[in-house]
Amino acid sequence: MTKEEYIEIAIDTMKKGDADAAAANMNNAIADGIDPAELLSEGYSAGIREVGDLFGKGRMFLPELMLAADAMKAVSAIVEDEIAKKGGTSEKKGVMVLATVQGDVHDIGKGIVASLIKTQGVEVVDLGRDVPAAAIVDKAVELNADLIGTSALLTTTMGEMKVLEDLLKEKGLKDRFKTLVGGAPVTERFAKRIGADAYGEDASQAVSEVVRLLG
Ligand code: B1M
Repeated sequence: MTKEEYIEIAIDTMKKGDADAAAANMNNAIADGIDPAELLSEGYSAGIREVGDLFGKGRMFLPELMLAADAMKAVSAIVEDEIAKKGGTSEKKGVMVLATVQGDVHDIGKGIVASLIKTQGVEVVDLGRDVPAAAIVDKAVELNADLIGTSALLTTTMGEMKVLEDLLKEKGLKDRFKTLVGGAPVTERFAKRIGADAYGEDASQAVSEVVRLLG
């Protein structure tokens, strides 16, 4: 099958919230030599965004959104395994504390970002989701991290990224850690406004920004 056909099926499995079909399509595509990261972004991510739009318009409901999220998780796990298999550099270049901000449970994109950053020799300590800014900062201090990365998917939670920046300034730690922000509602302009050091529109930009920040 062609890449376009795999993409079409990927979008369809997301709309149907069919985790088994989504995973089978990804496995078949990998066996056919298709790049899993490209299929994830052009197919599955596009599909789940369509589901999100339909949900936003009241044409799909929370249970359907949750099924699509489960399907996306199944596919992300396959892609993360593939990325891990390919390895990357074994030289340790730095430590990054990563979390989805307080009040926000969206963590699919963060997981993909974490897997790709790990391939660059960065140790990623993923604190999970719904994590208060203070807990993120405490962990970064404890681990003597180089970077702090935060993800937010809700317009109502992205303000937590500013809470984190303010906390770092208040504690005199702003120069000690470089910060990276991302997630669907976050923009480069927002990142600059709150004083973050970098913004990643997607996982590959997150990787290039991490490499830049670590010099
Ligand atoms: Co939610 N949700 N959701 N949801 N959900 C959105 C975000 C929404 C846009 C859908 C919509 O209404 N159109 C909307 C937000 C509206 C707004 O804020 N303006 C929304 C809503 C309203 C909600 C609830 C409030 C619904 C409700 O309960 N009534 C609720 C909130 C719960 C909470 O967090 N407190 C909710 C719940 C859920 C589920 C649990 C069902 C599920 C999440 C499951 C999970 O993550 N474990 C879910 C899902 C799946 C979505 C959509 C459909 C898809 C998100 C996703 O996984 N995308 C989403 C629609 C959308 O985003 N358009 C939606 C795929 C993923 C690969 O992309 O996460 O963008 P993304 O990550 C990308 C980039 O953004 C970037 O790289 C990633 C890979 O390329 N990136 C970073 C992400 N983090 C980064 C960090 C970086 C750098 C780059 O540096 C550190």
